[in-house]
Amino acid sequence: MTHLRATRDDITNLDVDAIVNAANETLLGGAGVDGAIHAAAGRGLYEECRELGGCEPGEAKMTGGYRLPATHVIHTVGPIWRGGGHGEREVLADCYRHSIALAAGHGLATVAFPCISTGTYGFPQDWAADVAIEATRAAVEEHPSIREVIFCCYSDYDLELYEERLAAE
Ligand code: AR6
Repeated sequence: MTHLRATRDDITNLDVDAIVNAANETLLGGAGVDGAIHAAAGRGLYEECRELGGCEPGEAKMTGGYRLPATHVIHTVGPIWRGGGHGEREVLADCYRHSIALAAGHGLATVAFPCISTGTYGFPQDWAADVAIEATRAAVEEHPSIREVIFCCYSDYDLELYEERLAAE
């Protein structure tokens, strides 16, 4: 069975098969976790991303990890929060589901996610944690080759949200 856990860290430090990037539709970099990943991975990541032709919200695409300790980066695009009535939860769930499926399809076993959409894109953190955990649980049931999923929180508040929910399962 897949192990789900939360940690408080900079995702660029994690030595896993794949870290997930909360990117934008261009996949050409940005601020937040996207900026941190591109800065740590180096120019090679940007060059590979240029070849990908962007990414739709809820979809996921994979590249190498370049100078990161992680061997791969899965780039996904979260929804921009517009009040919750525009399919934001479904698109966020798709980000987790498609990222897990992509990792499993490439034979990867360990994946780390940031709290997608909860920074610049404004998705409320507690609801995002609900969606992330539920969608991940469902996805790893379909892809049991995934050994571990780490929810990589950047704040103590997010870590609390995830730990509460994971402990309640
Ligand atoms: N490690 C882990 N988490 C981080 C890190 C890090 N190094 N840096 C920030 N976070 P955001 P979004 C957390 O804004 O809301 C970009 O410009 C951050 O505290 O990075 O999906 C893209 O290019 C928050 O909890 O992503 C897009 O344009 C979480 O990562 C847009 O922002 C997500 O915040 C995407 O917005």
